[in-house]
Amino acid sequence: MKRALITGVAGQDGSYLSELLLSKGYEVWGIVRRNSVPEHQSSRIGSLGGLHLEYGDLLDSASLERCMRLAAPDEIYNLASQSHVRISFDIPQFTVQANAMGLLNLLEVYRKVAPEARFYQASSSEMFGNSVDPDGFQRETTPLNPVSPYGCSKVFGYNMVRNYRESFDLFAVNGILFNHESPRRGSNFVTNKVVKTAVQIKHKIAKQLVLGNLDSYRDWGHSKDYVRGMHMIVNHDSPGDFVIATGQTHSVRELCEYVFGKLGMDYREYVVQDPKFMRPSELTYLRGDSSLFRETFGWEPEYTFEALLDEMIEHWESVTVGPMAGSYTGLPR
Ligand code: GDR
Repeated sequence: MKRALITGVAGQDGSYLSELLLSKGYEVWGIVRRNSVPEHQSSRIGSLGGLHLEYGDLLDSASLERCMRLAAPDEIYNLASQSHVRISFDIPQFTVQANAMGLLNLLEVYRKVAPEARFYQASSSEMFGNSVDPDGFQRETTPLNPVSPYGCSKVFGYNMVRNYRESFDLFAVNGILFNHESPRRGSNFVTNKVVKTAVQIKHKIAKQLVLGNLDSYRDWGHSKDYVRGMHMIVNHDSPGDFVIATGQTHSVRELCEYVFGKLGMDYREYVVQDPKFMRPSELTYLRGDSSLFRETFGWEPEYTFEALLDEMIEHWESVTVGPMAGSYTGLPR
């Protein structure tokens, strides 16, 4: 039986990855941070049979070493981070501590305690910033030119993983993932914010949707498709770094148009803009070329942009007015 250790297990990707690995017969260990209201972080994963949860923190090396020894992992997935780009401008030092130094703390413990294991780092398309290749795509060779504290911290992590792979002959890899969403996405990311509020407007619980920049473009996929990809990269015969993306791009405006349209409304009547949700510098356009990844592994996403949003709409309908109304996931956050 293979053993896996996941940081950030309580997040969207951590929960889907745990489910995937458990279904493949893995023994899965997850690290969670102490939270004053534990229900807020364990609602998704608390009921997953066979998942071992341990308290730890990327900024507490002693806790990482304890978890590493307990889990004795074959595979380590570092999914923990301060992952919100705009908030990274409000808490830049914490963001860099967690995403850069935290990753380095984990790499050191990995190198010393479990060097035979394979290590996955959640790298991000935010690292590209506003670099775009002449054909309109970002890929593994596109220059990294981050435009946020979050992006800068992720570039550090990406480079450290490559450096440790080369210096210490470790199987340490980066997945450079473009935006990926699901009903489990935090509701302060734009897809879930739009879907949740549009459903509330339809049911007269909310009156308007307040957003920042409507004209940035993102390449949005489904988290379930992308965690399958993480597992593939880790189980390849040799270590490498791969872009995972759909290759399609849509603006925030198009996202609103689709979601409100699906609910029988015109977004222009409800969406207003507030500088509060703008970023001091914005990444305006993302479209990933994942040919290398697709050709190496034969991966194809199962979800289209529309199928992803339809699933999210169905989720928010059920927690807003359906049988799950008022359950934890339906509460405002
Ligand atoms: P992003 O995702 O920053 O790309 O990072 P997010 O959903 O936050 O923003 C996407 C785009 O929507 C615009 N936008 C808004 N965004 C938010 N959150 N709230 C708003 O009100 C709003 N209005 C407009 C943003 O300006 C942006 O252009 C995500 C995160 O998951 C990262 O951790 C991950 O690494 C990258 O995706 C890939």
